[in-house]
Amino acid sequence: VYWDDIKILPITEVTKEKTTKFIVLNENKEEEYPTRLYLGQKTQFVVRIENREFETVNYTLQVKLENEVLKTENIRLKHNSAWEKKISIIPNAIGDLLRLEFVLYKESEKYKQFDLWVSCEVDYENLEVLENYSTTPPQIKNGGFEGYGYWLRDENGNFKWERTKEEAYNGTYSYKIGQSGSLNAGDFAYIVQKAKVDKPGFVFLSFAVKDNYDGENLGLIKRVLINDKVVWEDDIGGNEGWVVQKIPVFVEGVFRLKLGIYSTKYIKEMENNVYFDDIRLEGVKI
Ligand SMILES: [Ca+2]
Ligand SMILES: [Ca+2]
Ligand SMILES: [Ca+2]
Repeated sequence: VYWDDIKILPITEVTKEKTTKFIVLNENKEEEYPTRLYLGQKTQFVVRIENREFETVNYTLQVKLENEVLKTENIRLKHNSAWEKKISIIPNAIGDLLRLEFVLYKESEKYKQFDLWVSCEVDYENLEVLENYSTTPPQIKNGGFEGYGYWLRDENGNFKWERTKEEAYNGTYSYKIGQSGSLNAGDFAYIVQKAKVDKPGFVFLSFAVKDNYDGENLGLIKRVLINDKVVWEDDIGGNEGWVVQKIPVFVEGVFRLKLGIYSTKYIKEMENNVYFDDIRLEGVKI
């Protein structure tokens, strides 16, 4: 028997399946993925591409966050060869449910895709990154209360309001919000101003606040909100004097700034007053 006469095709030739293996792993090469990312901070993944297409292929790998391309790699691979690389991305969006896509193109055609849902937030321990995502701050009008107008009121409960000379951090006047009767849980009194940025980004919100109560915590809270999200609060309890706060806030389009007081429980009639002054938005410079 001459084996030479018998033609045996290699198995791969018979079941010739053209394919590309596209694998996305975390930086330790595990199939476990980060779900929480931080704005401006590098996150790494390992991407592996194996060409089993029986021909040389030009691939393009794109990593996108919310449809914006963060990274592009062009890879030319021969049949039966593999490419593996650590890919670093720097998230540039903020949100709870963002789509992070790894898209593989084969000769410019979309071919394979791997998606992750991630949250991306601000790491307030690492403020240098804010500078890269800053925006031009709009002007807060009459933020020092030396003039009149521009502020609206939003209230529920027994409060009194007044532009006053009793206290001032800057200039002659501040704005007073005081109790004018007993309060119930959930009562609030805020001054409100709308502002607008052309481009989403960070600005510093700066304000001075004082109250006339120095006893134990009372459940009456000084609060500052942006779009109804609390960005700063403190119980009027304690002898704080004028407190000047400078807080990084992320703003987008038209936003609403609120400063005032909020009652977390029943509070009997007392002469509690809170004063705000020198309310400003500033550019981010670290
Ligand atoms: Ca003032
Ligand atoms: Ca106090
Ligand atoms: Ca306090």
